[in-house]
Amino acid sequence: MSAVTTLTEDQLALAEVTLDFAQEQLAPNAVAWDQDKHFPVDVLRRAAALGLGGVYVREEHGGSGLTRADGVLVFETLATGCPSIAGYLSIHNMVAWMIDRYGSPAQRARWLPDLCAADTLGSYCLTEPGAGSDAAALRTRAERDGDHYVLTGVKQFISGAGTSDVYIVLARTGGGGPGGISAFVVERGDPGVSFGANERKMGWNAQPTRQVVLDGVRIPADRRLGAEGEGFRIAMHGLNGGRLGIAACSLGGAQSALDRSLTHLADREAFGAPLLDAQALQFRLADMATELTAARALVRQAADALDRGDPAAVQLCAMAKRFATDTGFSVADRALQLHGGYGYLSEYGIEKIVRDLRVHRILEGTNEIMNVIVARGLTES
Ligand code: FAD
Ligand code: 2MC
Repeated sequence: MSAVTTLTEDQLALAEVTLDFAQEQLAPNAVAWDQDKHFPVDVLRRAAALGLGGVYVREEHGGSGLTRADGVLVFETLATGCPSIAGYLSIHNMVAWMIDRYGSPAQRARWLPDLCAADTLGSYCLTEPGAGSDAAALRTRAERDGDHYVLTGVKQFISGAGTSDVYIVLARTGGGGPGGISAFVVERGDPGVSFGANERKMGWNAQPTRQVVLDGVRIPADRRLGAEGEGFRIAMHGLNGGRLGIAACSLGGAQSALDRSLTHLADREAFGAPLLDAQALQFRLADMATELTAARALVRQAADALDRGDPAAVQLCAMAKRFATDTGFSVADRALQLHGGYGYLSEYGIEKIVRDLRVHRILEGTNEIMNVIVARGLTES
């Protein structure tokens, strides 16, 4: 965080609290959680006690009422302790924000207090086995039946699934394409909801990823979020902020890998001197720091644009997600190299950061899709 000079007093205080939390509650356990595939729900509740369960939820609805500019600070600092847990918390916050933003007063009252306290956890269900990047091709159906909807379909790769209590599910109520999609809140205990096995993954092991199977799930019509046909736009608006959260998690993971590299090279002697004395390695560190600072500046610019409702925010969020997640992964990979053989050992925690950051280039929209969004902005304006 040392290169950031434009933070307000409040933001500096916020960053201090979340950094302390990351170093005390996350970092010491991150490697063990990864190896044991342990999802530390108790620690998420402790984070929520600091106001991190409803970061962007308005205060009158139980949240912290913070901005996206504050949020990227929160998720960057948390990710210095564990990118996987910070990443899940970012998704949970996306769900809470969507209910605050698009929910009715009754829906907010029903779900937000518990979500903000992390007494319940949230998941976001867009992807399907046959519809990932082309999200508007989703096939899960929600058939209207009197005062109810009946949902049938399969959601793939759902973060937190099985443990989460509240699922925002995108399903088709109308014809093909984005305009036929609506958003619903499904609860874990609704009859007909079941979960696939916890996927075995390269990283993000401190949180579960499962299929969510909806087999004739009958829910009252007042579980619909927003109007019929509005679901795709709701889902995309959620992702604009979500993509910034993931970008910020890449910054934090990479910053931690860079900081550890400095310490390692200062401690490690070779050819009669600390490795840190080698200018070739100093130059590599300088490149890593420069690239991270550039990525951080772009993430902050995008967060500011989203806060201001700037029409360029969609493109800026996509640029920031693409650039920060590619840069974060590259910095973490170079940090591993700077650790030599020790970087490859689990106990040093560097290879875990590399594995965790790899998926940030895929989820919440692949980086190729981020370029689709940016290119559309260039060619359609
Ligand atoms: P595909 O869409 O099949 O893409 C395959 C390749 O083709 C990619 O490289 C892609 O970039 C490229 N490609 C596709 N279309 C184009 C194009 N037009 N131009 C250029 N290249 C293109 N989803 C959720 O809804 N909720 C979650 O909580 C969630 N969590 C996840 C957690 C993990 C660990 C993982 C791995 C995924 C998660 N996802 C989640 C799903 C994730 O968002 C998708 O994997 C991602 O959007 C890509 O979809 P896909 O895997 O079907 O790939
Ligand atoms: N913000 C606001 N609105 C958006 C938007 C955005 N980012 N993206 C699209 N829209 C609107 C768009 O303006 C249009 O509105 P209108 O009907 O008023 O004109 C509507 O949504 C339909 O958009 P498109 O016509 O652009 O739809 P298309 O099918 O061509 O593709 C694309 C859109 C490719 C950008 C979208 O499918 C996409 O983002 N795909 C990636 C999927 C993804 O990100 N999945 C992540 C799953 S969650 C996850 O991984 C987690 C870990 C939680």
